[in-house]
Amino acid sequence: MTESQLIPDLRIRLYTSMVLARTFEETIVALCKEPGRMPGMQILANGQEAIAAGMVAALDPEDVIVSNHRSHGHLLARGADPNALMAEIMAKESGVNGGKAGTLHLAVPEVNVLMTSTVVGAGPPLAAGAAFAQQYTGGPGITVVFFGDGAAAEGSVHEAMNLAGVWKLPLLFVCENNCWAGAQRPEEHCATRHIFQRASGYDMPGRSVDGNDVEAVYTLGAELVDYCRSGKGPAFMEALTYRMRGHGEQDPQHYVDPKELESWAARCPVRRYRQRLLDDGVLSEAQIRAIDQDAEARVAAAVAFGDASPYPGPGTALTDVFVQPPSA
Ligand SMILES: Cc1ncc(C[n+]2csc(CCOP(=O)(O)OP(=O)(O)O)c2C)c(N)n1
Ligand SMILES: [Mg+2]
Repeated sequence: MTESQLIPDLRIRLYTSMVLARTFEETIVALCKEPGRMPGMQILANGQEAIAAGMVAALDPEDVIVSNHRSHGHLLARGADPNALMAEIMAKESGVNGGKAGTLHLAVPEVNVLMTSTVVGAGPPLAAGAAFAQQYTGGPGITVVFFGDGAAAEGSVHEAMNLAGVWKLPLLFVCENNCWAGAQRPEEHCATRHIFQRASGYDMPGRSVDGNDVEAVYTLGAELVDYCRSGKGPAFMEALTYRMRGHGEQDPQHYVDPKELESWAARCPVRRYRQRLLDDGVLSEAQIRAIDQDAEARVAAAVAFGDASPYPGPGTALTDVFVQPPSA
């Protein structure tokens, strides 16, 4: 492994961010085992934390994020309040969207998360709209859109890439290739083994990265963010990783080879980075324990916050549905 080029503060932030995401989602895994505890389908990104932590750390506050159904890590890395996020996932009134969005259609405008959507391939065209607004108004921000290898086969994603290429939009496409789309392997839905190579067809740089190496993701992310911010147009990153749980928590993933799962578990981005920071003398065992315990305390507080909050009442059914147009 090459010597890190990143300053210790940033490295500690990257680790802290991954640990919070992992702890948050491991807690959801546990809650899903308690009947009636978690409403709806819980889709988690365990094993993919390095992409969220590394990519989001490379952004500026004015940058906009659009994500998909596997979004908790992106939102937490961006600074979404874990209490309000957990409450939303529990469909409670104190959630980021008043308990009406649930885990799959989150929006956290105060940290510039425009939306997440479980409609596969829905994010990129909307992200193109956000990037167009940024270009049109001449602000410094760019948009980053996270989507999966399965989504990369959707026509909407290709249309968004094409339009972004034609209009030179400040839009970074981040494809999290986690080797599964539901129960399908990439070779079943994808004509190429290298999704990033499609970028050249839309006149944008396309690069791939080890999505389980948080520093590699951060470094490439920062480079591509600079490219998009400089006005040259869109860029594309394919981050190679693995989905460590089923498609959703209801999926026992009987179709997955346990040996393959084991081999990816050995490349766990969180454990791998913990060891690296220890080896490099950036953090001691005691400091690592303190970070891990802090994440546990924050997530326990988030669950308690969600538990203490009521479900939204029927009186709120028609609020937040339509935007009031500004009066002329
Ligand atoms: C338009 C549309 N088609 C199908 C589905 C059902 N579906 C939900 S997630 C998913 C797989 C998506 O795979 P990928 O884009 O690789 O994301 P991952 O789940 O692996 O993160 C499918 C087919 C959907 N939600 N929306
Ligand atoms: Mg996938």
